[in-house]
Amino acid sequence: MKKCGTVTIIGRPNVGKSTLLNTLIGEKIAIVSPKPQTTRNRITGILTRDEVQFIFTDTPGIHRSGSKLGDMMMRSIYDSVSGVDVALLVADADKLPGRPEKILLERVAQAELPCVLALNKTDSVQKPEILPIIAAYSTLYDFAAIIPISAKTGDGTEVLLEEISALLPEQEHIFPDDALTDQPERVLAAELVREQLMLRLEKEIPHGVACETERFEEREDGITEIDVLIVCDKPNHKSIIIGKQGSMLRTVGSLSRINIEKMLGTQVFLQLWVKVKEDWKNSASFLSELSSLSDPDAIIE
Ligand SMILES: Nc1nc2c(ncn2[C@@H]2O[C@H](COP(=O)(O)OP(=O)(O)OP(=O)(O)O)[C@@H](O)[C@H]2O)c(=O)[nH]1
Ligand SMILES: [Mg+2]
Repeated sequence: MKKCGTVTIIGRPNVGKSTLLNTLIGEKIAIVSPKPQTTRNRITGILTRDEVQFIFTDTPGIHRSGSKLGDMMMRSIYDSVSGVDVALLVADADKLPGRPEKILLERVAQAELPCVLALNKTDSVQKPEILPIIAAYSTLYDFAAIIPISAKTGDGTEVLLEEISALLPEQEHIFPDDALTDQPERVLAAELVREQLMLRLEKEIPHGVACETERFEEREDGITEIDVLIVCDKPNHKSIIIGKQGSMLRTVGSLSRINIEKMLGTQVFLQLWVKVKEDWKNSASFLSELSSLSDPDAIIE
């Protein structure tokens, strides 16, 4: 009998939700950085294993919001718990549960969802340290399973899939069996540029950029031409992004081009543009313009 269901991946920022999604899917569909709040929109990743189809949603880490963008991110977390079959809470294997986990578990309880807890980063944690963490979580919620994993090495992820699979409803698959994500390629391209900016300009521009694909054209010779617009909120950020004689923009451009080529499997001609738009994070019209580029319930930038 075929099984298919939706699994929402939740947790505080930086615990490895997007890394886990990429490992489970086997492709890089969500960007990852050592900085909290890397993920800004909901990303769907699809994994079909024989009779079972898992539809995962990666969410932004729960956080205190201070801008319209932050509010949109928080709404997308709350929405992500409704109408799904399973919640997958990701947390650090060496940290006791705190307020973010308690808030999320309250939401999960309200929605009456079965919840699996993945205690992540076991590759960098001593085994005996994990036991008290498991004990503390067990008092908070009646988890369907608690599984120590490493999203980085893939350790424990097979067991995790088995446990989740047991909770999925019997029904026909919703997506074709070879589907990986519902993210349009143009959104992924802009995200891969944002990832390089976050990795390189972590300190200089905290959360200051939005990236948007303005043009995405496949030429007859097989090369894909892509223009990505980088929007920052301060003129001095613009000069940091461009760098001395354009050096930063060139580095970001060539590294993200390599990643976009891997994703598309074609040669890419990538052009980056930088624009200053003060306070874009609070500009409702700008944010809605960005979200309208993709499906209506995703927040894109
Ligand atoms: N050692 C180790 N590091 C990990 C593991 N999983 C993720 N990380 C690192 O943790 C950091 C955050 O990873 P992300 O996947 O971006 O975390 P996230 O939960 O999606 O974060 P937000 O999108 O900000 O909510 C990155 O530097 C990852 O490389 C793991 O299993 N082991
Ligand atoms: Mg993430």
